[in-house]
Amino acid sequence: MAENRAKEQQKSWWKNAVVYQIYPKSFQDSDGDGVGDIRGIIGRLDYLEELGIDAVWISPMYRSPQNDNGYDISDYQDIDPMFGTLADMDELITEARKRGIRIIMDLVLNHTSDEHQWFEEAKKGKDNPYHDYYVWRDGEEGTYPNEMKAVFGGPAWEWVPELKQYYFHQFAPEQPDLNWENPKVRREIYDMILWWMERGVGGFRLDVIDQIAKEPDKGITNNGPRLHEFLRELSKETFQKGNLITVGEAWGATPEIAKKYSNPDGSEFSMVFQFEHILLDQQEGKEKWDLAPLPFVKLKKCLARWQEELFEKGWNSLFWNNHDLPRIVSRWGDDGEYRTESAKMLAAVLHGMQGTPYIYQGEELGMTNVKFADISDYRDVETTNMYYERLEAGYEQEDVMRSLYAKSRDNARTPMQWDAGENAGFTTGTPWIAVNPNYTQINAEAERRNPDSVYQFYRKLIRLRKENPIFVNGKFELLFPEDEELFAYTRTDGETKMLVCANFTGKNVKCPLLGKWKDAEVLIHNYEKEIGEELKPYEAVILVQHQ
Ligand code: TEU
Repeated sequence: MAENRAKEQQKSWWKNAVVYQIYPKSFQDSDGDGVGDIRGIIGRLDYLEELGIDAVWISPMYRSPQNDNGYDISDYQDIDPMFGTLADMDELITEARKRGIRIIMDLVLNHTSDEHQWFEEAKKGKDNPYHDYYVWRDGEEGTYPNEMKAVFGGPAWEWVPELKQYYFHQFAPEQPDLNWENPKVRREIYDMILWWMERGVGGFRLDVIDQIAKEPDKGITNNGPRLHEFLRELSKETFQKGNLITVGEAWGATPEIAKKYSNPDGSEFSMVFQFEHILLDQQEGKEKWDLAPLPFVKLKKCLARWQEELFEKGWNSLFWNNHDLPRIVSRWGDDGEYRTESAKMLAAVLHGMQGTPYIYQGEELGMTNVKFADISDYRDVETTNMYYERLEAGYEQEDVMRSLYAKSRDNARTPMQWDAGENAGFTTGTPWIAVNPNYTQINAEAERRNPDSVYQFYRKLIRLRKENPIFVNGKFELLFPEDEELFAYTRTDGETKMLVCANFTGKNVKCPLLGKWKDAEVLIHNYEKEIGEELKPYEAVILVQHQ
């Protein structure tokens, strides 16, 4: 049993890992051009080592015209000069390895940039060998093949007059969708991935991977019929040749589907990012901008369902944040009076569950959303498109700004707050997007100095995971599912039992259960006080006992 576990642990090292996500444009600038870069990341590796993480997922740094901040790739086998060179990338991989950190690349395989050589060729003629790399439909100008809409607004079809054809794009028109039905496309992709694996990359995050097997004539974007067939081929031809961590972004994943993606037989990926818990605070059937009150009980039940369903049948990723999402402390916590307490509470609740935790840059400092006064301060294509579309549709400007303050992707993209100096220590130049003015209070330097900071709390949580196998193996059980204030659950691994108990509100809340646990060992707690039967605002505690 113990031996099996050890073997399993080596193969599935990522089950014990904590991953940190870097949005490279906003992490650290090294050359004063106002944009983060690879040398900036190298300079911060010691910080990441101190935090204790095992791997870093970096959003795309390939050559790109940056219409969607690098999620529009024009050359998969080169680094954008804005970020540095391939030699810098090699150095980053090596320097990270020295500190026990693996580099996870972000693969955007659903679409390329319209400036990718394949697309430039594809546009030249219907008989060009690259034409079939993309998804085309004959037609007439002004009459779209169907009503499908792009994620970033407008129709999902773009007219090319020279060809008298439309091409399909699920995102911006500058992001034409690749045709995965074409085996040549798949082969090109596999060879490119193998090339990165040879450079020493430790894993991959796969952008909108559930959208590759589209069937636009049937209006199918995600979970197309051939999806898992493609993924098994992809995995066999590439990932399975190395001991990698792979995580697919899958907005359309249910627990049933996630069991396929993260099948313990290793036939697809290590795990997926699912978004059910992220989509709860929007009105049903509407867009993310259409805010709904936070449904706390639904949140707990949703997370619990994923814990239960994937137990021994798959593997969860655990995340509150990424580069597309608002800051968690501004969403489910309190970014005012109880910022520190609630940031720690949210961390404890997430890291206490089963799965691989992801920390998005600045989350470990309790960074918050931003409220820029004017739309011209925003940079994100999704945000600015929505702003003008909604104004045109007659929405009040104030309401549009309210949605944007809550949900704009730029909330996550303001520069990393390193210190209280100019531009938060992010750049000596003019940052490409403004720094959140609260950097004078919230920054890494202050957090590192303070023994009670959010940062130190994250460090401790990461350490606890390494020291206590129950974090990885324990079976999850939700307590008081209908309670509207407490998030409480246990994890059980053989004789060991762990309790995670958190107050999700800004007031004192009774939790008599804690009385029964009064002799248990306290693993982590976000208040100085003794643990009683009443929890203070956003108080959270993790206890363990051996029966
Ligand atoms: O995101 C997928 C995606 O669907 C998002 O656009 C999401 O719907 C939106 O952000 C929610 O508001 C991935 C990347 O994470 C994102 O940054 C890219 O823009 C997108 O794919 C296109 O590559």
